[in-house]
Amino acid sequence: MKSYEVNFDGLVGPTHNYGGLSYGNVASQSNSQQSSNPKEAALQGLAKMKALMDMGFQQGVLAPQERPDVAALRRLGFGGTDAEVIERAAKDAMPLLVASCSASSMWVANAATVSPSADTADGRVHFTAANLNCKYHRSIEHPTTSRVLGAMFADQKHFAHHAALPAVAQFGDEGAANHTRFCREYGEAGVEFFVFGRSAFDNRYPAPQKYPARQTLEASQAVARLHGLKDDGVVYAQQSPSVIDQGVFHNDVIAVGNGEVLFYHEDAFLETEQMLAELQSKLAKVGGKFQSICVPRSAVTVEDAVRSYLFNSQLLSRPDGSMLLIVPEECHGNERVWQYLQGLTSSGGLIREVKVFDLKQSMQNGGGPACLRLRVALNETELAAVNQGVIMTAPLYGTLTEWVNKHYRDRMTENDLADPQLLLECRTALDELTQILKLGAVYPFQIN
Ligand code: SUG
Repeated sequence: MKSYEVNFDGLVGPTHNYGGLSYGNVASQSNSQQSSNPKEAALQGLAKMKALMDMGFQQGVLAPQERPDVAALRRLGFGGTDAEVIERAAKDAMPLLVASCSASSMWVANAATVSPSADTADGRVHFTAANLNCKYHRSIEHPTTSRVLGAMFADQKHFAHHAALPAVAQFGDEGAANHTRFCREYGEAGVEFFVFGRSAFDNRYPAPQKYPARQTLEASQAVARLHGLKDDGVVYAQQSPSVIDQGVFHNDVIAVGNGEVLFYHEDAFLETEQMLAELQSKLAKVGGKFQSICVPRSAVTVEDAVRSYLFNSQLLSRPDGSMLLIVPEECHGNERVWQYLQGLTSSGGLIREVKVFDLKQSMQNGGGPACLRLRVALNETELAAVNQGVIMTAPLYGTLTEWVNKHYRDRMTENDLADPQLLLECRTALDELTQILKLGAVYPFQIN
């Protein structure tokens, strides 16, 4: 049976702004308080989806969340009508209003961890929503994420959904941003590679000194258990604490993998040799031939990797077996990174082409091409069981572009977030979106 990697991209929500909310994420911190352009952000994301679809890849779309999150503000003690909740938060606790307005759910690589049916004990595709509990503004995403994923992958014969892990730091889970799967074919059993930043219960593992390690070993292990993965089908590796301290807040900022290939920076991991050997031997057990491409620090420093987001690229398999790298424009703008990429594609290796995308609106908050997509490997039957409303087509692209042009503002500052009118605009837009994507009622304002 045919199988595919389907990329579900996060649609940027109408409140996209630069809140400076993510300590440890260099771009988020350095662009704090700048004015943003939600319309441009959403159109940039849609242009990437359309381009990948036009190249022949399977593409889907994942809906944004209801923001401002009035219910979250109510839980923090703000009362009255919805408009009063927003006004009171703006007056007394602006940082909380900003957090409740973040469009951070666009980075759907953090929405969940997904294990394809070929890897799981019960033969279903398993999803665990990420608790994202390292950052308050992201910790409020998972209930809606779970409802949206449930509406997209509703058929229980094929899809199993797990609630987010306990919302405490020991089980900090950032989803697929720290998870990669290696396989020969998407429909065959593979090896799932979990990268963690620290251990919560075992102090033999070193931890970063400056910035938080968002993913714990214990969270990764819990997800592997929930999904029914075999020990032979799992490899755990620790991210180097020193790269976290240089702004590598997720593994997908320093490594990307696809098929049988891992593309990574020399400084990305601890115990790299041992990890590569384990990946090689476990992939061999399922008939695969593991290959790694190490980018040396002499060619690209960690700082260049963080600035350019070279590794936050999408590594895609083409029908002839070669690979294509989707990178952000910032890679083109960095001389050393661009030179490295020129050498890589002309060396006769597996990665033959690089395509550049302008994703500046998202990049300024630390979200590149890979952050914007959630990969779901599906066989033909499973793909047919997905809610077809979320599968990208030329007409859907047209409808979503019109929808963005109709509902989104082209400028957003902190003052705009305090405008109660924004809430009404967003709800009107999202209500229409759930009809376009055939999601049913998934947002708090539609349910309560
Ligand atoms: O969690 N930025 C996101 C970026 C997530 C990128 N995802 C991956 N690497 N997979 C984060 O730090 C910034 C929001 C703000 O500052 O307004 C933010 O949440």
